[in-house]
Amino acid sequence: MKITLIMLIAVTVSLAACKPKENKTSETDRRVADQIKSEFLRSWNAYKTYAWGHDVLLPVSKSHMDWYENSLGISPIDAYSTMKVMGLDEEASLVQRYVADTLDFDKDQFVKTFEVNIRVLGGLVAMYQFTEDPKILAKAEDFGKRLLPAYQTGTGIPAYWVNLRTGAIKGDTVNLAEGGSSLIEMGMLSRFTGNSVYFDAAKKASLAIHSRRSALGLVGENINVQTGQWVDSSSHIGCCIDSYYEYLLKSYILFKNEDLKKAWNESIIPIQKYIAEEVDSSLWYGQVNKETGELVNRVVTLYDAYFPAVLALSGDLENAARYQDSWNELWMKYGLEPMVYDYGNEEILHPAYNLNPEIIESAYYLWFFTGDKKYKEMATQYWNDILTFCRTDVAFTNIKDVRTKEQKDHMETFFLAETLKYLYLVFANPEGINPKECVFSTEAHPFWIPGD
Ligand code: DMJ
Repeated sequence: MKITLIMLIAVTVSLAACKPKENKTSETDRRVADQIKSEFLRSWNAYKTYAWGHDVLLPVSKSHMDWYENSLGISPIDAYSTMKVMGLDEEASLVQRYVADTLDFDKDQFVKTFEVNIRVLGGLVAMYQFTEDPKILAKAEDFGKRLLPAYQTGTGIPAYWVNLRTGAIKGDTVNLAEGGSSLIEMGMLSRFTGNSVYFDAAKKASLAIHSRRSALGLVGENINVQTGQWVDSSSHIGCCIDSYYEYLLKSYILFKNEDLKKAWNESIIPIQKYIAEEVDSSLWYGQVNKETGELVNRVVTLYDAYFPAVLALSGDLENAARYQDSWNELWMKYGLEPMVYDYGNEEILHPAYNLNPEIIESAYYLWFFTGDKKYKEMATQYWNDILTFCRTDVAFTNIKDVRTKEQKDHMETFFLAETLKYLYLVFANPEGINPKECVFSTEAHPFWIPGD
């Protein structure tokens, strides 16, 4: 086994120092934080009542669904770190026992490599960080080993599907978010197990993408994992590329890795040069051709609202603030955000809102880094709108159309993992859990940054 920096860091990180403590906050903030926590608990109780043992709660029909033939327990695993952040220790222990004693990942089924990496592996590794329970680390390692065959491709970029039992893979075309967003989960697994194989596979995948950037320094959206050929040439920072960029920055911070730092620096310069644009004095990031830098369209998705958080974390507070203002204006126009929007024609292209966290995540980062109360006001607005339009008698649900606010019947696992966590963090401000001391994965699982 190769001794790497990861192993050295593993012995120096004190997990015991990673327990969140509550800060003093104002009475109003405390009240909002308590309300968010009790709404989390209400939704979690609905999951336990109507969906226990399954992946997802259907909060209107009060039933459940699984992502694949057999459940992977995705909602509880994804929700775990939010329970710890909120101090819901009894509920967290219940999930810990469920994972340790009940879950078995030896299933002859294909799973989406990206989705289970960010939710299941990320959730399990975070659970180990909080518990130091060797049974949980064994589960995380077992799951990580089952994902590793996905990386056995011509480029090292993981295949779209992997079979959890046989290791068979399929799906040669992936978008960059799917191909390049596993550094945090795989890297933390390496840190905790002392086995660098996971980090090395994830790093190879991200750098395989980066090395195929155009002469302008831009990447496309979809790539063939066997040949390394681009499937398209549309370049942007949004949905389907998003967490590839997010992980270059966050992983260089979390693992203090110079190669990833270089890749981030070489990426952000062309993004600002070719993709950023002013429209009616608002800052937007549209889609351009990766070879020429020419504008392709002005279509964005609500996922793109993660970018102010990334800019703020990188130290670019000015562009972070300006881009957040653009998203906030869109939210204020509809009371929630539409899934796909053309900012050039000011037209909704897909009207759903699925309880997504990104705009809230960015409000949180900006609130944390600037202390400007306007970001707390934004978060208050978002929370009140979610309460008004997405709340059901037992939990919260997706919205079919932000114009009519018609409800669907699905509570995403990231609502418990991310949306409620970031909202809570704005108002509760727990000590030790913030972007200076932790790196939050793209699913908002917090991982402590080791000291120097
Ligand atoms: C989450 O599952 C993750 O944040 C992912 O990276 C993309 N966005 C969804 C929530 O909107």
